[in-house]
Amino acid sequence: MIIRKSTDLRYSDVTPKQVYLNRRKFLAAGSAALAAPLVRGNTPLAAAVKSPFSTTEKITPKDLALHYNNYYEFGTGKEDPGRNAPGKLVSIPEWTIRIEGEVAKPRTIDLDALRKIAPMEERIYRHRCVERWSMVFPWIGYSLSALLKQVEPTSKAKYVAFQSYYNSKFELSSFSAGIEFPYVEGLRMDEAMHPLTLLAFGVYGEMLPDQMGAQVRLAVPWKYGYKSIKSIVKIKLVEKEPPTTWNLAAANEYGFYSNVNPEVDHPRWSQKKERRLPELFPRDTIKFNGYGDQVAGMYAGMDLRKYH
Ligand SMILES: Nc1nc2c(c(=O)[nH]1)N[C@H]1C(S)=C(S)[C@@H](COP(=O)(O)O)O[C@H]1N2
Ligand SMILES: [Mo]
Repeated sequence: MIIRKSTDLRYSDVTPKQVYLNRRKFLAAGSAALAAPLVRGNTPLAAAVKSPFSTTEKITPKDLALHYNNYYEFGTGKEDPGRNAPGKLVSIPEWTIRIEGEVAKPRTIDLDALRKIAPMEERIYRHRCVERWSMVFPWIGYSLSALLKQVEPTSKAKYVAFQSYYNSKFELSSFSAGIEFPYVEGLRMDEAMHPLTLLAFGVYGEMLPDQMGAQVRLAVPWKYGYKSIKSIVKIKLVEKEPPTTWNLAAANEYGFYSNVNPEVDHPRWSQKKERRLPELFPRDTIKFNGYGDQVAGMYAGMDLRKYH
């Protein structure tokens, strides 16, 4: 448990005092330090601790984050997922992730087991969509590397491919959405193993709401938002660069790497500026979304125009 001064506490300040006392996680009630639970209620995420990877920037209001989404399976308008998704995914009784491919120990893991693989952390990350808006989310989860290590990747594992849940009974057809389903994404092995790459189970102190990618998603904060695949049901370790949904839709517009980069424009718009919603005035886009100190080394010697 990371212990901070009370002045460092953010939304967790509002944790009802009774909940916090009940859990007996407090230290001395003196002036020095206290450890408050970050997550309200008795959820599997209740033990989350604050992560040093967090930004101190202002968290986007929850109401905006839940009603301005990209989740094409539930509609292509920003307000569609918030209208159409709630209740659909969280009510699926047995959510599992299948992990296979170039691994010594392929497994099908249910949600309970998945949540116990590593200690939950709250990580406040910037999120930059390729469309030029950005937000700041307080995710709860742990580094994807913890899960990948458990299945023991073989020496042939060079990339990791991810697949989203898809059910045509209550989600859009590929034809209506204009992209192929199930949604697929991928990372190079070093990117997938990077400690910043988060497997997220919650946000805003609660389990992931459907429109934000229940039951489990990625948050890859130095890349454009479409790399942060929602509602993961399958992970496959592979030798070759895997296909990705937006690249299949328009290869010249959406590359495999998709690192946030103000120097590389989208063919139809500049990426130099972005809007941090709900702000009105644009601000400068920062290379690797401000995570360059931690990730730039992975791309040393690569032409980021070619590998966009
Ligand atoms: N399965 C799936 N995952 C997805 C998407 C999607 O349409 N389907 N949209 C992506 C895009 S473009 C962005 S910007 C983020 C948006 O996440 P948010 O709605 O939680 O802010 O999810 C990404 N993950
Ligand atoms: Mo996006």
